[in-house]
Amino acid sequence: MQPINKSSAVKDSLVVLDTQCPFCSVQCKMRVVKEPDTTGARRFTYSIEGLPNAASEGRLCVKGRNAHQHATSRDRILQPLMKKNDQHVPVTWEEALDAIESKFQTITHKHGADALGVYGGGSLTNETAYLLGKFSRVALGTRYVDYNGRFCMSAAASAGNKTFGVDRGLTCRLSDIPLARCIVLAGTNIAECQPTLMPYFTKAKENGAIIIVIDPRITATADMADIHLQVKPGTDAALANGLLKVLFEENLLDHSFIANRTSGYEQLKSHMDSVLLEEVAELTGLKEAVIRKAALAYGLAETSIIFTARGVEQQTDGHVAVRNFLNMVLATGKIGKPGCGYGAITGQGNGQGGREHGQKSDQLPGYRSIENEEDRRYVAGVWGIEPAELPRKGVSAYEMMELVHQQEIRSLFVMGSNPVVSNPNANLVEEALESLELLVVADMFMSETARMADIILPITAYLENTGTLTNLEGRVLLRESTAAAPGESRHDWSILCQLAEKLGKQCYFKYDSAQDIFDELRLASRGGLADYYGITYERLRREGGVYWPCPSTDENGNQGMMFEHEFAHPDGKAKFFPVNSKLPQEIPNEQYPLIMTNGRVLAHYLTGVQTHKSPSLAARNIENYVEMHSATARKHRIEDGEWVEVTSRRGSFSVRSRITDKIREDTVFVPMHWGGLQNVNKATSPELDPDCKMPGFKTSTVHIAPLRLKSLKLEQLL
Ligand SMILES: Nc1nc2c(c(=O)[nH]1)N[C@H]1C(S)=C(S)[C@@H](COP(=O)(O)OP(=O)(O)OC[C@H]3O[C@@H](n4cnc5c(=O)[nH]c(N)nc54)[C@H](O)[C@@H]3O)O[C@H]1N2
Ligand SMILES: Nc1nc2c(c(=O)[nH]1)N[C@H]1C(S)=C(S)[C@@H](COP(=O)(O)OP(=O)(O)OC[C@H]3O[C@@H](n4cnc5c(=O)[nH]c(N)nc54)[C@H](O)[C@@H]3O)O[C@H]1N2
Ligand code: SF4
Ligand SMILES: [Mo]
Repeated sequence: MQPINKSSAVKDSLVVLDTQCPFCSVQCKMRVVKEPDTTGARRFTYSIEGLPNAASEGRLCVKGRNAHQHATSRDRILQPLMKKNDQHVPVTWEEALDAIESKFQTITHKHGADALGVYGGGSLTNETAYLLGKFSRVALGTRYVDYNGRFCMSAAASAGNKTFGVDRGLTCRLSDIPLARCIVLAGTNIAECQPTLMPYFTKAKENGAIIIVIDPRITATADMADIHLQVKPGTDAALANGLLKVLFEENLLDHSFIANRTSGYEQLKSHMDSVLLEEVAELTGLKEAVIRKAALAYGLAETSIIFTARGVEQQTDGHVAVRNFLNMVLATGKIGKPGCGYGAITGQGNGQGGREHGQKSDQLPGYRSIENEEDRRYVAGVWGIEPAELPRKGVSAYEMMELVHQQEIRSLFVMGSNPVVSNPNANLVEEALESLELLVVADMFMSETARMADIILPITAYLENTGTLTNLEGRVLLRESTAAAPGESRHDWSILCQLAEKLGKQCYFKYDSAQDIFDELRLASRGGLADYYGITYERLRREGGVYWPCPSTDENGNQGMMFEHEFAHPDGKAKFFPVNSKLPQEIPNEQYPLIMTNGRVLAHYLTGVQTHKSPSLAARNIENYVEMHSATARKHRIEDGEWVEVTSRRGSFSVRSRITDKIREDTVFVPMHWGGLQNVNKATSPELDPDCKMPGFKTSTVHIAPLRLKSLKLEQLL
């Protein structure tokens, strides 16, 4: 590829923007070339190509190729908007920020600072995520800050912390994948969700690896499986018990690894005595033979890697389900060496960095704990405040919505999320947000949540905003701004600084650039588990990306392999944890006979706010649907492509049916990319994993009825 200087006009009319995809956790680097359109059909044409980078090796998927379409969309919000007489009208920044400040002061005065809630996101840069945590605690003085990553990475993070002593998505390098002789993909649809990683897996297959996919559906990922465990939703913890049982029975264990590198083996061993394979088969809806075959494939392979994602994790027992897969990794000693390890496939662009630097309710930067006195002293020192001034821990994202509903929280400041669509039990969330005295949303589009806001603050998009993001490998990458901020839009971080100034806290928020904030983040994370101290903008420019932990600037941050010699617990050992096999909280009955799960499609991203604005992506799926087996459709008298109403104990939504034989007969699947009447979360359960507070998104029971029958009944009534 020709080296072209970023943003340089090569021809007079041609602009080259070197950037990074705003969507998933691979964070593919790309070049956007903008030229005036000679056909006269539009003002500019854009051509996109992948740029070499260690993760995607220059590949891009369809979302990355079309991301510029939303960034350059005419629908971008370009001025602050304020609701007056139920209408959003443009106002100046001064008016918007003054109004927010004055309402914050009134609410704090009347109800205390904890009546102010802050809600962040995993798309925000490290700099903004860090600053949002600091803004909440130092400028507002509230304990209530959390973010959408609670719905994304909390179960895997909790499992990693408990088992290994640290949570960094991949414990191995992507380049280890082709070296593995067996790969387990549990509840992860890489082919649609991280498509540019697929060649790592096809290479592994070419090298002779056996691929095991655990998914209730025959996904594009399952198409490459040698063994597909088409599990009943919500039973992965039980399935892992079955796999472990076989590993124990066949003595496919690494006893020297167990003795030297782990603790808690005896408890797991005695727990295994109580596990019966036939019970596991019954719970999971699988045959004993296929469970046995998968366990043997994993155990006998010299090198193996297990990956999990939201299919396993978005359950009310998500974190223990992951821990049970980690029991398999530890019992076989398949970690810390080439071709081995575990990976939680991180979701959002900065889903990794976003969970490390303090936008989580119980956390301070560097993965420090807000309840640990030494951590509080250290971070308070960096921030120039007294440790006692730091609030204590708050509550998780959905619990914050419950507090809003109970009017404990009176104002919500949302930056980088569309919670009214992405929270479980969306009807309650909508009702909650309606009751707020002040809802502020910082976004580039009129999302469903922004529509409800009293004040909307226009922000810059990925092309315009400099900052670092940490990809699914734990590699920190610098994305530099290549285009000017359109209209009056501002960077997230500068909005936080301006608001802090209005609140009289400017002395704590003196930054001229994202780099200034990063340099403070480096200090604040120093000595923590996620130590970024040794990472500088200059290094990131020079080296292309640096893995954390990186405690010093001369540290070779390009290793990526974790736990070669020790784990991160004080005794250096990883911890086994016996997990009970149980059924999900909701099981099908006569009234709600089907299990509903949900997830993603290739062309859309999360609640779809950005991808629906891209004509090329929107055209691929213009509306939502429910996928069901043909036998299920027959039973419920549903035809392909007709409108149906899906109802759970929480609520209903309406979508078209899509009939396929690539799903279990007892299960239906609905994508999560649409709001309003098509929002799957109107029916999902708000039950949370008691430990990490991950909602049980992936398993609720529903009934489905064709809308045509419903209207017939209505007519009969009339
Ligand atoms: N195209 C696209 N890519 C994305 C995103 C996007 O919105 N669109 N979002 C990004 C983000 S934030 C995330 S978190 C990741 C998510 O990435 P994934 O977790 O891979 O995506 P999902 O589709 O939510 O779920 C994965 C699979 O889990 C299966 N599944 C459902 N229930 C169960 C179960 O009980 N057990 C098992 N074993 N499997 C189950 C589903 O059928 C689905 O195929 O993707 C990232 N990449
Ligand atoms: N049923 C069901 N529900 C789910 C899931 C599921 O699998 N099933 N998955 C969950 C998961 S894993 C996730 S990650 C969540 C995500 O769900 P959300 O948090 O709602 O994420 P997005 O839809 O990406 O919304 C992000 C919003 O922020 C805006 N935005 C983008 N970039 C920036 C930025 O840099 N700054 C600011 N200020 N705004 C920005 C976008 O325009 C968009 O309006 O959904 C969760 N909800
Ligand atoms: S969506 Fe993910 S895989 Fe696709 S181009 Fe963007 S970062 Fe790469
Ligand atoms: Mo996510």
